Amino acid sequence: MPVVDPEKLIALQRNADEVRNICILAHVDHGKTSLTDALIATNGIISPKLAGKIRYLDSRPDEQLRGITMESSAISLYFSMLRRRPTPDAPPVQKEYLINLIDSPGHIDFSSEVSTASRLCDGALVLVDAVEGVCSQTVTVLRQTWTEHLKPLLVINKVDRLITELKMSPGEAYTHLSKLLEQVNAVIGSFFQGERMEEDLQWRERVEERVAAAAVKEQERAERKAAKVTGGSLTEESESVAATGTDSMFEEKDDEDLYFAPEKNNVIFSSAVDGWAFTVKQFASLYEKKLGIKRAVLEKVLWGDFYLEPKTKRVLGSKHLKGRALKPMFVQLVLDTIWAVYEATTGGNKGKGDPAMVEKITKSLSLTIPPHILRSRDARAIMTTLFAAWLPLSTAILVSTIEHLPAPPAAQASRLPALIDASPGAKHVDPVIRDAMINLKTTKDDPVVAYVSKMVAVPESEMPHNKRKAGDALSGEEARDLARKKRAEFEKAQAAVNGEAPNGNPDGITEALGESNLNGMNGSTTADEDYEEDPEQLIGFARLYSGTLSVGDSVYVLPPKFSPAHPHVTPEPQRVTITGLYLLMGRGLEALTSVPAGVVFGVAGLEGHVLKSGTLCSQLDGGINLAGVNMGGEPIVRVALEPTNPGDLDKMIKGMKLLEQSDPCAQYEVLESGEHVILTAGELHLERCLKDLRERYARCDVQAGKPIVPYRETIVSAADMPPPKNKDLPRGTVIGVTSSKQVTVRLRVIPLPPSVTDFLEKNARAIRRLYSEKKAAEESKRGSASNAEESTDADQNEADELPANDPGLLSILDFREKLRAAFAEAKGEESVWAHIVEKIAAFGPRRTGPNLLIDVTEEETCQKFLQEAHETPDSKIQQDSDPKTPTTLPPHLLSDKITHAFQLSTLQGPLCHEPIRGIAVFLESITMTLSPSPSPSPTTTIQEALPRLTGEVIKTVHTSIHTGFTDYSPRLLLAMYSVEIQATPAVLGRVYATLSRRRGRILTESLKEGTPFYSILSLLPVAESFGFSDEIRKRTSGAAQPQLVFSGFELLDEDPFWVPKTEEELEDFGEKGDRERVSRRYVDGVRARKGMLVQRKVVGDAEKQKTLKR
Ligand SMILES: Nc1nc2c(ncn2[C@@H]2O[C@H](COP(=O)(O)OP(=O)(O)OP(=O)(O)O)[C@@H](O)[C@H]2O)c(=O)[nH]1
Ligand SMILES: [Mg+2]
Repeated sequence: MPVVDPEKLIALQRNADEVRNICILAHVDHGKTSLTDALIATNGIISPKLAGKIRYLDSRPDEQLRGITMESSAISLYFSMLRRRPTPDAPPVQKEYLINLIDSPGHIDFSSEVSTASRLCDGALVLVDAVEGVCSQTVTVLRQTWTEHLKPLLVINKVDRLITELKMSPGEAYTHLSKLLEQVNAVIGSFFQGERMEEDLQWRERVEERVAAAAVKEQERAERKAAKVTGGSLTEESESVAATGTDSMFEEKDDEDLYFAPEKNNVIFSSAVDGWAFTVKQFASLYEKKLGIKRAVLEKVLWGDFYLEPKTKRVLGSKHLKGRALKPMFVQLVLDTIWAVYEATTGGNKGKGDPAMVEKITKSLSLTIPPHILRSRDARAIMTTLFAAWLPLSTAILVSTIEHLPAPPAAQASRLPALIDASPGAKHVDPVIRDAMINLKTTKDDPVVAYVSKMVAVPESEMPHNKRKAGDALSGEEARDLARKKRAEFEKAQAAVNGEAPNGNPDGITEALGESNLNGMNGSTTADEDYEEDPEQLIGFARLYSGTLSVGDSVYVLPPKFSPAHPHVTPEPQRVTITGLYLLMGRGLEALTSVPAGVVFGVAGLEGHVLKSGTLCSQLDGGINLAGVNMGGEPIVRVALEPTNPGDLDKMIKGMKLLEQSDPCAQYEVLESGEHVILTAGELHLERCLKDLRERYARCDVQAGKPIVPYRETIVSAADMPPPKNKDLPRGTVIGVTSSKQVTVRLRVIPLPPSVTDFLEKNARAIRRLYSEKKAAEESKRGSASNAEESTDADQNEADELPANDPGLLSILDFREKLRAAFAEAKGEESVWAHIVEKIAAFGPRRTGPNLLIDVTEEETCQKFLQEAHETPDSKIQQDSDPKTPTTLPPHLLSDKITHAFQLSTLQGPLCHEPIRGIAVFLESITMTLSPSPSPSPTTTIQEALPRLTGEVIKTVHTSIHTGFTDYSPRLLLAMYSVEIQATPAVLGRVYATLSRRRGRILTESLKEGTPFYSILSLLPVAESFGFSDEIRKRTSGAAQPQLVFSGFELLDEDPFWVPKTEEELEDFGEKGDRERVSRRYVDGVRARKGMLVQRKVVGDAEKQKTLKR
């Protein structure tokens, strides 16, 4: 197959109806990249023989080596097919299509790549492994298609495994496949149900509102009527009441279209490695003539409980079987033949095949197999050739894509209204933009709106203008050359993985890696030379939603926090000039001069303007922000990095900044200690980031420290606690006196009930919003001219980040109500928590955390947080303090200092300076007097004393909270991963052993229906998770693949500082009791890392050591 000329692709971009933008989504290892190979082969980029093996889009050496996709990549493909005319007699016409295909990674660490990629597309191929069935990421990607309104096609891949591995009969396979289909549809059904319930609720609320409004009106009318009424207004009102009754019927929505069903042609059965795939429709046309049944009828009956009457060749439903044991048509006409092909080639005769049967099959299917292949006796080659002629993978996939998935005009019309409404500040989007996007306007005068999903770094040498012939297509020879190199690379990498060094060379791996670094075009340059001179260029992955974008155009770059409600916030979005536009061809790029709306493309010139993602828009006022996508997982693994050679520090920092820009999930930060830290989604992601840093971005050797794992600190009231430190006061009470003895603060620390802590943690976003609303309200109340306005703007902006219609966000009243309910759940402590909600002064740390500052002072020192504006008494600050009275201080002056100290102390707990979770600090009293001041002049005024007092009060409150904290039994909370593992019974034991050694806890274990796999769900501390995936893979020889997802914090129920006291305990645990203290080990680990004092006895028993030495 000749290589397709890029000119052809460029020409096709102009016909939006002939373009399809699709992404391939699935759980890890379900065969996405193998499947794309077959599609790429149709364009002559790789040889069909290698399709399914070379995994062309996994262009990174580490992707090849590990067999895991780590970055999404895009490729534009050309496809032409004959299409029937509407009139049956007219000859079919040739139609050409452009398919922009994005292959996404399936591993959970890279899930942010999936969410960004799916926004570029209009449709999706969702792959499911026929054996493994619906896995965790399958559900995630299905949800992704649902929320992004992508039209999905289901591909049941690896069907060959049912034959060769599970040795199922066709009948069993049919049952298995129907169950699998049910599972997938059940997932879709659950999304539908969820949405329906919400709509139902909203509808109910709307109706209730209207009924209430109508009642009020009715009453008003009655009142007015009683007074004096004019006839005109009466009729008016009765109309309006009548109008409210119109939509009182709740509309039932039809969910029929959502589900996958083979008879609807949205299900494809395939085997990517063996290169075949089919839809029911295809078989219908194959059997149309043979059976003399109309194709339209066959399409409907080929899947499901339909049977073929052997004599009359008529189709029967299951009712008419009358006890006969017929096979369903799908088994008889479809699966049996496929099974026969396997039996005739690789299956029968000990894998050597059965030539006679092959001949019979080829004859009956009227296929021809080239004689040299038949002669070769290579059973696999015969099988793949036979399938390639009979059910080619690419045809089934591409034809279904074109027929079933929408072209940009249709897709944008149906999908964009919802997307635009969900964007931040949607009300302020310019109607012209809205219209242009929904109707896919493509002229030069229409507004330009493009979404940039991510930035990729491309070596300068691979940019089109640096290739030997600028902008030229690969010639056939070059393409073959590239493919040959790829194959060599692939074979070497394979050999290296298998442990055999090619040609007896022990450096197999390094060589294979070096080789793949070679860029295909530069022929003789050595990898080393490239290494130094090849700077990286950042290219944005983008989709144009309206207008036409050309090189040289200048557009605004709207950052992900942009909202059209406040377009001119500082820093104001910048205009940038587009310096290059490209067709994305896997690893290569083809230069373009302009792109029309509806196309996925690469764009240069955004470096330094777009960090990760953003929107390009031709106007600022009324612009739309498409980048506010929720990114799924937060990065959780933090590692401090340093260059091996200290002189390379600048290089490393530059590299880390570049990495942060080009990776949707990685984050870079500098700690107060001066350490340079990157945050990544998981271990595998970290590994990829490090490799990128070393080889591309920083180009120097970088060392990573131990991963920094987050912990939380908390307290519990344990039964065996020592008596309170201050025996006269309740536990946790501390009286703190400042060093000048002028201020005395009495406070009490109490652990919060778990229900409250959980509630606060879940609603952190709501708290943040309440906070910013409150601040805005306060500012406007004070009305102090310009600066107030500014800060309101900024806060408003913060609030706008959260979508307005987010159902998770509670109003202040709801929040109070629910919080009260959470407190009420705490049994037996009602007296402590009664009427607490009104007295909350602050949340902490960072103003949103799960700890409370509660003000129970008589003077009401602090402002109450959960009161609405009208409930707060007029601002006290202005009211009472007359700062000139010298001797007594109004405590309100100190309220912000106390809150600040509360924030500080909850941010860094006393155990190991990790954030505190779940305490309440009751501020009981503050007394102040300036009289015993040791200061030289006895007549100190408040103005003079205040700055000094500020520091003192913060320090005292801070230490007092920590003292109160340590009055209880302290606990550490561990960050946990929830781990999902699929394993066969054979390796189950080893999986359990590995899990329990790493302190994992099994939650559930179940046999997956219809498969030989157990699915194990467990919890594993993040601190113990490093190397876990690798270990599992090694110990089970690759049979089990864990998926780790951060699931929150869990209490480790042991006091890190407990020492044995009773004789029994001393006997059990030894004198120090440190043998079993896991929590102590964690605490000491963190303290050591942070450079804090660690109490450790280095020399345990000096005497003994002495004797030993002698
Ligand atoms: N038996 C069988 N194996 C397959 C099939 N398709 C893919 N595989 C194998 O499954 C493994 C994973 O294939 P990939 O194409 O890398 O899977 P992927 O979905 O791209 O994986 P990630 O990108 O890492 O999520 C490879 O070893 C393939 O050879 C198939 O149809 N049948
Ligand atoms: Mg892949």
